[in-house]
Amino acid sequence: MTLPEIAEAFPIQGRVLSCEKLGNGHINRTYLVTTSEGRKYVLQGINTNVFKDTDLLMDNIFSVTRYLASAGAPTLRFLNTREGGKYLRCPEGCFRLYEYVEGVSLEKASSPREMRICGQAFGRFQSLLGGFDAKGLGETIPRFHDTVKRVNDLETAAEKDVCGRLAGVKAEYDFYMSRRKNASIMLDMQAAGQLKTRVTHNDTKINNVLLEEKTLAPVCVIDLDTIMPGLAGNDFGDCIRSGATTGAEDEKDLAKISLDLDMYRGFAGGFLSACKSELDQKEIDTLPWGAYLMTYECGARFLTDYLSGDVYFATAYPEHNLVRCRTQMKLVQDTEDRFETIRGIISEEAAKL
Ligand code: ADP
Ligand code: GN1
Ligand code: MG
Repeated sequence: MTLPEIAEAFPIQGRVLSCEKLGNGHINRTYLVTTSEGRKYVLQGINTNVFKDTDLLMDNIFSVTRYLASAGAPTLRFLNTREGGKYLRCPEGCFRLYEYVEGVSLEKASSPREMRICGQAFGRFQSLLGGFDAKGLGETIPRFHDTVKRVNDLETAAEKDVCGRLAGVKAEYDFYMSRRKNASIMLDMQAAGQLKTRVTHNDTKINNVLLEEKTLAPVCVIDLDTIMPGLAGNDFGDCIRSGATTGAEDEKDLAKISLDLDMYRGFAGGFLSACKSELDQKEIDTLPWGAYLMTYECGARFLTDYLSGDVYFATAYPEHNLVRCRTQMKLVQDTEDRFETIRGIISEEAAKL
């Protein structure tokens, strides 16, 4: 089937005029569909290598979006297929379709104000999910933010060294292995009952929130594939990882990469203003760890994928995952060097509320 034929398996208004690639996600294949009735939709080819159980994935997404809509919150609106399914399975893969939301998704924030707005959006999302019953959700990627497992996976990939790339990345590999003891900090607290397990987004990368183009008001949180039980600190953390930085995730010149504490403060202020009342003191205290661990984990995942032959993240050139891994290392190092200052920022922003 062609992409227009796939889109027309859903009850869209009008005939398909165009299907163009949309955004810069690393996981799914995303297209903007425009129709003869002037309507816009997003058609997504689901990455079934990453999400093995498409029924469970789409059940989760339909129940979360229904819940958010009934709470009056802005959310994505998915269409059933003409035959009533939650997605279309065809020889070309599994596809879902939802209404396009006018707005911009930032690859990087350019001011603390933008970070504050993203913080409000993800904080509000976290707060709304506080009322969502986790029992109705399946795990779309088991142990997604189990950082200990992620480091073990890196070690296994290095042992296998299927592409013979390990010899060229010894410094990067040692960087991750030497910090291995940090991987369990939040998981140990969670296992000891000291950190609450919540329903979280788990992929709060800055380009997974849409903002109104002119006013930058938050419009909608997107990319709902990984909503599962998780930790508030991780949702705080991934947006810091991707937004509180002076360069792109795949910047080759590491001199251009550092942790931006003004951006960090902006995000922390926005996030806490929207969900501080939901969080307990232990959760607030671990926010800096969440940011540290999301950066460490993501870098380890990029390196694992590089060693495994680039089988998980979309890449544009052979060294892409290695370049990404190195920017995350720089941010991990900066976070370690400035950890006490960061703790102070969180306390100050929390005390303002
Ligand atoms: P991935 O899992 O591959 O990251 P996403 O669902 O995040 O997939 O979509 C990829 C990108 O497509 C987003 O980062 C965003 O830029 C764009 N996008 C997705 N859905 C919408 C939408 N409803 N409206 C506008 N842009 C969107
Ligand atoms: C992926 O799907 P996307 O591009 O928003 C990944 C995140 C990583 C991120 C790194 C399901 O996010 O976990 O942090 O890339 N999503 C999944 O850029 O693995
Ligand atoms: Mg995304």
